[in-house]
Amino acid sequence: MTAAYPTLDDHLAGQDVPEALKVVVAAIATECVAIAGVVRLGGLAGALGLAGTANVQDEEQKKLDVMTNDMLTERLKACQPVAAVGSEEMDLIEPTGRTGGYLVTFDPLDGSSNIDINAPVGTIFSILPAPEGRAPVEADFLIGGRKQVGAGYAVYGAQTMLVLTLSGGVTGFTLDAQGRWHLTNPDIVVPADTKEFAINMSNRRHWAPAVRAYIDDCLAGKTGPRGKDFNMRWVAAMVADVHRVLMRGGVFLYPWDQREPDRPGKLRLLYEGAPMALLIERAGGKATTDGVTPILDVIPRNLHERCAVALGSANEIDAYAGTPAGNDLRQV
Ligand code: AFP
Repeated sequence: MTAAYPTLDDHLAGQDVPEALKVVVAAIATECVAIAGVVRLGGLAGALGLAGTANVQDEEQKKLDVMTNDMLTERLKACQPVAAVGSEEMDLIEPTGRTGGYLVTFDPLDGSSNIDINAPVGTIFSILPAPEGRAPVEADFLIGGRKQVGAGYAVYGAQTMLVLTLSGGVTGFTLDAQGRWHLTNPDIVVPADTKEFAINMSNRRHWAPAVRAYIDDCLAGKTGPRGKDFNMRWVAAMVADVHRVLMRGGVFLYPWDQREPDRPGKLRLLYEGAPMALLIERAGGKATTDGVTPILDVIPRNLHERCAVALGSANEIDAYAGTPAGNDLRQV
C-alpha cells in the first residue's frame, strides 16, 4: 500500500540543496523514528514521569525530555556535516569539533506535559549554516530565522509524521510500521481563512487588552463583529497545534502576557518560533510575534530567547493585527 508514495530518500534525492544538508535531514529523520519508538512504548521503555532535574529555563524535565535530548544530540554529533547543536534541554551549545556545514537547534520533545496522558508530542528542529574555518560559538546561532536552510518537526500522534521545508514548499511524510517515511503530503498549504483559533484561555486575565478584544470578538460568533462562529482547540503541544494549522488552517497564539512582563511569552525563538514560522510562511500563512512583525525577522539575543507567537491563516492573522488597540499586542 505504501509503495504508491515516494520515500523520504526519494524526495531528498530530488531536492536542489547541498548533499550535506540532505545528510543532516536524514540523520534527524532517522533519530525521530527512534524517538517515535520510545514514545510509543511509554512506561514500557521507562519513559514516563519526571527526571528530577530542571532545564536552563527552570522548567522540570521529564524523563523523556532527557532521553530524547541525549538521543538527538548523540545522533547529530556523529553526523559529519554538523558543527554544533543547541537544544531546549541544554544550557549551552555543544560544538562537535568540526567546522563548516551546519548548526542544528531543536526541542527534542515539545509538549512534554502530554507524555504521561498519552497525548501528542513532537520534535522541532531548525538548521542554520555554520561559519567556515573556525569552531562555532553561540553568536553564530543568533542570525535570525530567515537564514534557516531547513526546518521541520516530527509529531508523534495518531500517526507519526515528519513535516519539512528545505528550499521550496512544505512536505509531509508518514511513518510506516517498518520505520520508513513516505511522502503523503507533497504540498502543504495553509488556507487563508479560518474559523478556528488556539490559545490557552486560562491566561485571559493576563493578556494585553488587544488580545482579549480579538478573542472576545471571536467568541461573540455570528452576531458579533466578526460575523461568524469560531471553534477553539488547544493541544498544549505547539507541535500538534501547528500541525493542525498546517493541515486545515487556523491561528495559533501564544502572546506576551503580564505575568512576566520582561519576557515575550512562553515559546522559544530559535527552536520553536523560528522553525514553525518558516514552515507556516512557506505554506502561505503568516507567522508573527504581534500580528505584524514576522518572527523570521527577529534577531535573537541568546540561545533560549523567548518570543510571542501569532501564526496561521493569513487573513486571520491580519484580523488579529487589526483588532482595535492593536498596538497593544506588545512584544518585549
Ligand atoms: P511543555 O513541553 O513544557 O509541555 O510545554 C509545551 C509548550 O512549550 C508548547 O508546546 C505549548 O504550546 C505550550 O507550552 C503550552 O503551554 P500551556 O502550559 O500554556 O498550555
